[in-house]
Amino acid sequence: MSDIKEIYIKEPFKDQKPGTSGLRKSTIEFQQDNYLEIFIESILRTLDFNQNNSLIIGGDGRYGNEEAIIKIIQICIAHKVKKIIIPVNGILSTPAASNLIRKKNAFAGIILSASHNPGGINGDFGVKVNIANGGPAPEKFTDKVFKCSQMLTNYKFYDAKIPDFNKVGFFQIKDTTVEVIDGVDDYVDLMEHIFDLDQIADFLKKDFSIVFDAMNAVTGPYAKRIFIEKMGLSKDCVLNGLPLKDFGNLHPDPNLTYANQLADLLLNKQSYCFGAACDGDGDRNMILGKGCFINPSDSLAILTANTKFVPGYKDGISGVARSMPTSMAVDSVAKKINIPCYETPTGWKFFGNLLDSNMITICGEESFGTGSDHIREKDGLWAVLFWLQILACRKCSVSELIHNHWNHFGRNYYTRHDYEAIPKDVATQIYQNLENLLPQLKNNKFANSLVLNADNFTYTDPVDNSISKNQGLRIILENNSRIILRLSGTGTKGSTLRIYFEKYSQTNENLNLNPQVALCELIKSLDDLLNISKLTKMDQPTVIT
Ligand code: VG1
Ligand code: CO
Repeated sequence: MSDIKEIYIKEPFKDQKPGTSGLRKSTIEFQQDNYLEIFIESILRTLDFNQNNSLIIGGDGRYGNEEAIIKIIQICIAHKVKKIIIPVNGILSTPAASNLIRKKNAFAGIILSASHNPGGINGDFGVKVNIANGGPAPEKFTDKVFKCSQMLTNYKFYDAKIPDFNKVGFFQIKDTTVEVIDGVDDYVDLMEHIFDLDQIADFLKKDFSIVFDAMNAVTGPYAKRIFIEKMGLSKDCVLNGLPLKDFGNLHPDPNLTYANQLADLLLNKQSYCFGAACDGDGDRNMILGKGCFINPSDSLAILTANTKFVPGYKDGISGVARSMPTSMAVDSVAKKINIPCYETPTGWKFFGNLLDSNMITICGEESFGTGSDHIREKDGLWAVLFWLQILACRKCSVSELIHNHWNHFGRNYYTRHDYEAIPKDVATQIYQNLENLLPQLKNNKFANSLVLNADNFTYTDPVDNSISKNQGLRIILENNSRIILRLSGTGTKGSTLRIYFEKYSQTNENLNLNPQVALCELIKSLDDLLNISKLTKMDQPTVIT
């Protein structure tokens, strides 16, 4: 009897629609019989892999990671995929996966992660597909995968044991070669080509204490290799450095609410000069200084303004891009250094074409994501090293760097209010209420300023002219303030409403206000307009950034 089987199911799973960043569902949903298999079969049927290249598979180590990798290998063998590359124990960060796809000339990558969502049997699981450029698959690809998954009632499967992949090596099964590699080596090599790690190490050893929180997720092994093995810093500079299946019950989302251990060390106890954290799959970063939190939109602006200090960018940068809800702090920098600045919808996939066409070098999102053309994903540890390189060259504190920046460019006060896991009908009602009010708002006064534009953001990709509609409601005021409202595409429980507030202050104004104070008029005016607290029955958002 053949060990390649054709497995049939009664009817397709109707809910396999990829969101902002792949298919993300609760672990329990993913554990339904054939659920993962049908989605992987849809990916393989959509991918064009009739070539000699490899497929990269890895994940952030959360509950279900290894089991999923085994199943994917079994489906790939049945599909005669020639070569598969996996990291030891299946642990690979999203940026490291993006790098490997590019370096190994792979035809695609499958990344198992629900990113910053909690893991474990009661947490979430996810599947992301990256294409040959190393970046998240564009909408036209994921739409095809979705369509395919809506019809599929069968998949191919190699029904026999897969050898362990707990050490470097090779195994061959039928037409497929599986190579097991060290998941950290290539990534660290890339970082050594961009940054001067010796210079950073000298600076840190002298008088600049740092702490990095891996949140029991994927970045632990990468951070330990860089900070402890390469730079020779003390072992305790990496917190929560062992990847755990349930992330030790932490919510691996590096913000002030969920990375509160780190926030306490830097903001209250002020025990270190610099602190940083990454999310579950290693693509996000949070930067803190002694008593000082760096807003991610400001972080993008600071990196862009200081590229000359980083060896990898010493020849200059071609342009910059930010997602629409990201503050316009980087726009001021782009204007001053005379490079183009693009505005894309939320989600890293929209940066891909701009990066591939060399129209931009650096890009970022307000959601703790920054990256560059070195790969096609946002990159948490890269951002941390970028900050450290700037500080090592400018020999100043985090707080001095940000204040100098504001004094030079002005400050974009910014905050994001998340109402997480609220009832779907409540979120849709608030969203629709605002959408219906947009025509009335335009050319009228709102929060004491004239509304220049109020619309639902549509993006036309400047490279392939593809159009993406419904990318967020926005109110743009004459005084350069903006309010944006979106529904999350990564949450798995109920709906998550995100509201973004921004107000620009020039260099001669007070730049030291608490953002919640600076933005209170916008916040209050929106609540008056939409009754958010009443409808959500919440006095406060779940997370304030
Ligand atoms: C969120 C962020 C978005 C980010 C996405 C994936 O999406 O807002 O900026 O690209 O997560 O990040 P949403 O639709 O929930 O707002 V990650 O770290 O999951 O790859
Ligand atoms: Co992530």
